[in-house]
Amino acid sequence: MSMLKEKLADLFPRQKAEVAAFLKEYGDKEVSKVTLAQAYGGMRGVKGLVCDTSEVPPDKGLIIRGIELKHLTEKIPEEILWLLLTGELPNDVQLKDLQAEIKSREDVPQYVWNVIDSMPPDSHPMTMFNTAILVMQRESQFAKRYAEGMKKDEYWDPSYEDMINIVAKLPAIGAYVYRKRFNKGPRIESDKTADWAKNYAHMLGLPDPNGEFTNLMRLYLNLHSDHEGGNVSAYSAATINSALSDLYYSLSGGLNGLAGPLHGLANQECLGWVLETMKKFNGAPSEEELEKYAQETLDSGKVVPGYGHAVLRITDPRFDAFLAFGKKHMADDPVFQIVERVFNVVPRVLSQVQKIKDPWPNVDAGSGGLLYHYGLKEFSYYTVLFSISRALGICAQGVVARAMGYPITRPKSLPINKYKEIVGAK
Ligand code: AMX
Repeated sequence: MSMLKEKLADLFPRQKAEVAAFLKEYGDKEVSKVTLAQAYGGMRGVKGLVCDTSEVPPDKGLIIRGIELKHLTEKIPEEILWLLLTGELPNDVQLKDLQAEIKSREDVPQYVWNVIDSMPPDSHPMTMFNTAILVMQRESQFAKRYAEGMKKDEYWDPSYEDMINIVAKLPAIGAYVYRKRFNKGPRIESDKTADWAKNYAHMLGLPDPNGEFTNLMRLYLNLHSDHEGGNVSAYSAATINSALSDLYYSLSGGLNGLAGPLHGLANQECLGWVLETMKKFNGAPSEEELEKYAQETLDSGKVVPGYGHAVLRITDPRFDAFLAFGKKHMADDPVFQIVERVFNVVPRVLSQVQKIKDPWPNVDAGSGGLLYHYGLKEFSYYTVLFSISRALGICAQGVVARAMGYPITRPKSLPINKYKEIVGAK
């Protein structure tokens, strides 16, 4: 048994007992109230979900198992996966053990390549990626063991196996989607000595003479890993998983939510918006021109992508981390300079619109400019990158949920007449 699995086998029963005791004593205490506006408003702010892997306080941003993101930016994604699951960072031996476990599972079945090859060549990269995950469902250990009649206490074990099998294969699948979809040449074989993010950078096949792009991939795959339980992709995946659909079904379903323009697709739209400004103003726009363009975007009824958030009320610390990377490695790049300039201007413009609750940049406002600098210029691919990273959090949340024995998700919906009765409306 791998060190991570052994640790979880020890940890989970104790955590499950803690939850049971907690519920026994406090189960009938109220934790949240719901207004009519919240029922009609996407359940914003309603506390009714549980997620232990991470939390997102509006004034701080992402905290993974008690550690603020700003203290985690130097870590690699495998360390983050360990942290998400156990609440601790791994030591060197534990990290190597997890990396070896992932490496041993990275071979992708041939039929996955065949399925990607047979898709219409203009399919969205997210459709290709999510289809590849779904088509691998036949590999699910959970589904197999469930059909054999495994006990409830064992659910987390094959979920863990599914998680490692999926996580191990995603870099190769994501990289192939890039090469296939954008005619970049044949598939590049895995580098058996490289860590997860480095291997992904290698298989994408972009020039990386001094390893900076690899470092960006390490940062990128770290920063997008998790964002508590209520965002569209995590919540959708958890809901699917709560029906005991395995992690292949759940992850693919959740990532279909990430493919929406108000969620993960925003990073594809963001850089597009920045480059549009360059086109419109024949080169790098001034702050005044950007202000005008942002206003025009709002007036035409569109959103300014990369700005605003359903939970955050500050500059997203993930954006800060990308900005710091850009300042260090590409301060003179004209696209990066516009990204910085947009940051100087857009919050001011959005602050003047009363209904917008958060005028600050989210994670998607900065990442595209950095990818573009290293030659990853196909915007429609950017959400696949996001997905490879977010798979860590979604899968970890699924393993934890099955270990805790959480039941099927089933909030209550009502039609308008029932709500009218409840609030006493005529
Ligand atoms: N530009 C223009 N209008 C915006 C805006 C923006 N960046 N952010 C919010 N608004 C508008 C909303 O569309 C909404 O208008 P409506 O009442 O007419 O529908 C109003 O302001 C109130 O919205 P809110 O309560 O401040 O935000 P929300 O929780 O409803 O939505 C989000 C959050 C992210 C969908 C929204 O800010 C947005 O559309 N931003 C642009 C897209 C984006 O960057 N998405 C990525 C989010 C991060 C991620 O998941 N990757």
